[in-house]
Amino acid sequence: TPVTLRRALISVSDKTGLADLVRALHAHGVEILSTGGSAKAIEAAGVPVVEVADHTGFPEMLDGRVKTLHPAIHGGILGMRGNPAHEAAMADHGIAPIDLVVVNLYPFEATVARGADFATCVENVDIGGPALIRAAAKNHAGVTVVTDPEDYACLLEDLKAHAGAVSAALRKRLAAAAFARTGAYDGAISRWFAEQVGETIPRHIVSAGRLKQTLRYGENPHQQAAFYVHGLARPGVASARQVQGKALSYNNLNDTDAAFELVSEFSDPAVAIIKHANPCGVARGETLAGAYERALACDPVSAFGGIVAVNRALDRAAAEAITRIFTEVVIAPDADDAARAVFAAKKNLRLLITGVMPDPSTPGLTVRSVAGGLLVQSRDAGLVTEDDLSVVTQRPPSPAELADLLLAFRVCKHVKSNAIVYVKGGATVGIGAGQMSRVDSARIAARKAQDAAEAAGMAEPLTRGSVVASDAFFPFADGLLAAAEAGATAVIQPGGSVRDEEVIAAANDAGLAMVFTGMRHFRH
Ligand code: 93A
Repeated sequence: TPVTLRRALISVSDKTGLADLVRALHAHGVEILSTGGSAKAIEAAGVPVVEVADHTGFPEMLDGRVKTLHPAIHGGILGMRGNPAHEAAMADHGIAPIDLVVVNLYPFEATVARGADFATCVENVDIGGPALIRAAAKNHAGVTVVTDPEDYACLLEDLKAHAGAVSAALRKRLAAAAFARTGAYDGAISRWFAEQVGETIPRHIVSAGRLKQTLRYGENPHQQAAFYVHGLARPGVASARQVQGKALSYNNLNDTDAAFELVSEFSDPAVAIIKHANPCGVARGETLAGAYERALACDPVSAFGGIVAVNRALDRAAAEAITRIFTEVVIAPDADDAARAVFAAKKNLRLLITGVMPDPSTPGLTVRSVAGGLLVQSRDAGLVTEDDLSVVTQRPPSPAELADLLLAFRVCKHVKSNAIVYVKGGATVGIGAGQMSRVDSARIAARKAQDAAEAAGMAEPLTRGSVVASDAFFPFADGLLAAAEAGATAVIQPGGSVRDEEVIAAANDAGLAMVFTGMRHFRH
């Protein structure tokens, strides 16, 4: 239900838009309370205003450090409307309700940015402002809070639409913005303060998390690192229980995460082997042991010292297969006693048990840092299924090709771009990762398949009779032709290039079947 505004508290450092706001509030009959500087600006706009000091009977003091920190103010904001006990207490103490709080904070960030000295920065840490904002946001059931002059216009629109009242929807939305503002403000303060005392990993980055582990070092020994987890943990490295082995390193954690997220994409028993955050073999099979052998065959040289993830409880056969070569970490939803006994003989191998698998389709955020900021995006929860595919060549893929195409494209999603993945019979046989040119990725994947075949004493490269996936469209026919030359018979790719016609024609000429997914899976 809309709440009619009768009394507002305005305390703003940034006076932008203030005159228009208070004139409109006055026209709606709202009484305005305000702090020193803001009160002067409101008076100058020709709008009647009551100083907070006159309202509370307590002067602003300590150079303005105490202005609004008074029960008559905070009681007026926090008292629950319609709660008889609250209303009685307010009446007893002569506390008048405050329905609207308009506050923007001391410009701490701008003060730091202009290179002010330590004492000046500290003086610009606002205390009363965040208290007002948080109080009003908490009691948004009865109070409206505005923390950004950009929001004055929609407040006034809402007031007009509801005859001087504010809708519940807007109060709630503004409360969310208010908590975001105080969160960001405290983040800025904590980052600056961390720098002042020489902290190398500012806590603000992880203010939403709890320190789980101080790591020996980061990606390299001269870098410091730590592992923070947040409460909304997705099953995986953050929630896993380590059954054995020494502490995980930064790179272990990063690779283990990549491995586990990859196998979570499959419902059949599946295995992924990861090196440097890229898969060097992925397979599904009837059993984990069988899938592991075929994942290993993709690139046995790279798999040495790798990270292995599985999407089923480990059994003895799987544990024996995995421990045949040196493996750094194994992550699984569970492991039976026989499997645990096999791993126990390998003292250095770390075994992580998560209890459950994450759901590949659930939303979530990924965060990475750039100089001076953070890039945030929703996680790539895109899942391409058979229904999403359109056949663009004369020849449609056979059922066997189709199954491999879908597997190849799902693996592609977890390979650094440009990604090219060859699959045959439910296992990757060649993976080209992280190249600046797609044709190079195609050639590298084919060459690795050739190497694996030679090492195994096979006459033919494993790509002969395979299918191939590309994480983004082929901009030219050359990448596609490189795949055909390596022996691929079917192709899956997003499509959408201006040269699609040319690429489709080349596929038809080479007798390939090709499907478009309409979805891209870049990963950087
Ligand atoms: O120094 S404070 O932390 N103590 C307070 O009690 C207080 N109340 C409001 N700063 C306080 N404020 C801040 O004063 C507001 O957040 C706003 O940024 C500023 C407005 O002061 P003035 O109206 O005097 O320009």
